Amino acid sequence: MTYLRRQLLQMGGGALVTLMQPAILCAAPLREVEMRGTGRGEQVWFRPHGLAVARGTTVRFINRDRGNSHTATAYHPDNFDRARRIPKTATAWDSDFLLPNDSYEVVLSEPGVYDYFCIPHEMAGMVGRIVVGTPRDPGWEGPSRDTSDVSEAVLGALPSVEDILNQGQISREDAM
Ligand SMILES: [Cu+2]
Repeated sequence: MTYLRRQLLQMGGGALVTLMQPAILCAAPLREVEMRGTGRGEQVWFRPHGLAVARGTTVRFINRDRGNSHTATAYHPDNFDRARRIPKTATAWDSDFLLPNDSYEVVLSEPGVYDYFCIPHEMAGMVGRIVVGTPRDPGWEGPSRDTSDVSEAVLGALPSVEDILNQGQISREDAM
């Protein structure tokens, strides 16, 4: 018996549980998506707008645009009756309006593709896509094929799943 194990046994099961939990919490992955804009608001975007994460990742949307408020809103019937563009078993989210430096967190656990938009700036192409897990995960749901509820501009602004998985994250600035 190692010294550590004996120590843990002496502390009893309850102590072991409380000892283990902080490590589990610390290991939970967190990724940030910034809301960005130019000084006069001519351009607004999510950075990165394409992001691959592991299942169970917390994604924090944070408004880094001093001149505008923004939302991160899942395409889902629960949000303004939009066509669903997140996995069927996932829960819809809507950050509501975030003022500069405000943030909102959502935990993404179901494997698949999640598309979201900013309520006031969707038509300006302020949309994003998060890929959770990989197509090999059981229950994976690929990107929505709906083209009736989103504009050509929105569809064109969403990076492909393949590119997101290959690159890990995609930002507009990469192409500038
Ligand atoms: Cu916006």
